[in-house]
Amino acid sequence: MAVPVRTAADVRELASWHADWSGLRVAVLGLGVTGFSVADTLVELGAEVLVIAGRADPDRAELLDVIGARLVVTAPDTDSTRELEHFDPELVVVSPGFAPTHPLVSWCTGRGVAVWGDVELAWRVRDKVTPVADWFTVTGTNGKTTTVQLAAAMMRAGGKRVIACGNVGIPVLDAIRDPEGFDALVVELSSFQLHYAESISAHTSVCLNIADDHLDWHGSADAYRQAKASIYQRTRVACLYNRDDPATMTMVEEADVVDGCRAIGFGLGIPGPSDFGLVEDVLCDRAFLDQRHTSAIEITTTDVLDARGLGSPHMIANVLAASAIARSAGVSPQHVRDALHRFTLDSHRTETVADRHGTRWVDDSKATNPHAAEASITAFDRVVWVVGGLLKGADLGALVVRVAPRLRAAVIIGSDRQQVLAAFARHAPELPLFEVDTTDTELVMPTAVRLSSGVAGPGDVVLLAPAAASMDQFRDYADRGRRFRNAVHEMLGDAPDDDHSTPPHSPHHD
Ligand code: UMA
Repeated sequence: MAVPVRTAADVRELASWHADWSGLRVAVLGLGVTGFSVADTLVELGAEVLVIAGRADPDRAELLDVIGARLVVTAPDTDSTRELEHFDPELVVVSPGFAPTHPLVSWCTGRGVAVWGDVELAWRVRDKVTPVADWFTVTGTNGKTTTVQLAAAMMRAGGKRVIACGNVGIPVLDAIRDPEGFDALVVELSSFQLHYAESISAHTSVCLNIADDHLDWHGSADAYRQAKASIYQRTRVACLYNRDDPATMTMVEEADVVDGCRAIGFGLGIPGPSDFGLVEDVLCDRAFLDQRHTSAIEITTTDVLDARGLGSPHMIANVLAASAIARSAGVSPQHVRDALHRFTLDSHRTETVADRHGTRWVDDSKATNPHAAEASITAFDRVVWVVGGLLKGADLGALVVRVAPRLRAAVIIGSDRQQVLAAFARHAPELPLFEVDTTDTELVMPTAVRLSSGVAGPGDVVLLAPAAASMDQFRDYADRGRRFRNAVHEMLGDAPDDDHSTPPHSPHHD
């Protein structure tokens, strides 16, 4: 049977589940959760699929065989482009972990082959089930996951069929292929996913905040910011920006949006018309009401948020953003409030794991970059800081300068210890430093906890907020947090408790 040959322009035109994907030669890069969802979707669409991955989990490899996709596992240093050349793909769908400089990605872009991420493919085939769900997209350096979870909970309280997906863990293609369909997808987008997306036109979009992160992947701070800013392109109803982070407002000003799209601010100050904000301890919506020039709607109070562990300034900002997302979707203030009253934060996000003899032990393992660690430290007055890991190209100098007045001591873990030590030597030379120089995963946290307990006194908080990724010494940030908690309980002589925060097949990368 003759297989149609498609030009790059033909491939660009593929913008529906019901388009003709049959026989299209697609190379899928990576076989993590993303790669599998992409391969599975494309096989269902009738494409010819070759998956290329540096490593492959045996279960997924076996499933690929069952569905009829071919897999090539190549070490990164072998000439894996030969496989691609031989396959001659008309389209490449790349997993977010692959940087644009990866040899396989460079090979494709060099030859003019279309390179999409899984989210771009999902956007194009979103009409599988009708009515087609609206997309509410969320990015930012920190707070993304909590914000999508909050916004989805609010929409659910308002009676919508909604799913939180994307970087939060459920691939968007899995949400698209749910047979029942959804009214709304609240999509967490990482800068990696945004880099490989070009046509998403969200109902509402937000970049929560921006600080340098993932510089190793993007190559520069500017490239990272550009990827984040692209979330606002083509937005239809509302672009939300953080009034306390002016760079996000600039992104909105520079975005090319659909006519009639509104710019809506959120922040910890008093809200202007078209903003969400705080009037004393009341969170207010001054955007989605007709009389916004003269009045505001109460969403909730900071007391309610305190009781849910959402009372720190960065969490209040996330709540305001999530409320704005939900309100833009037509959810009533009462339903937003109901969801907040029931909401519980995920583990490893500023979670108190013990409070004993006046010392509090807090797990914020999710603070995987300096910006998140700063938000965490500034919520406390006197901190013994457990810091370090994989810095991903970040420099801790500026952070150390800003948080030094609150620090009692620092306990340094991770493979990039020398850089962390150097930052303290330059910017806080008087601070007591303790280096955990073992690289044995079993020993890192027990050692860090022992060293911390030696220096922490009543009124101090021992805070695991590493400002770095975890994969040098741990499986993921959840594993790092769980080991911290276990080590604290062991040191205090408590019975070990169960942890359900890390499902065995769902690693949390960072
Ligand atoms: N691989 C290679 N070479 C590479 C990179 C990856 O061979 O250079 C292959 C391997 O086969 C590996 C697979 O790709 O098994 C993994 O792919 P991936 O790293 O793209 O990760 P996935 O398992 O597909 O998960 C991704 C996101 N991971 C990353 O962006 C690194 C998950 O975000 C996301 O939840 C999931 O898709 C669903 O959308 C995690 C993350 O750490 C939580 N995100 C970063 C963050 O939040 O800071 C951006």
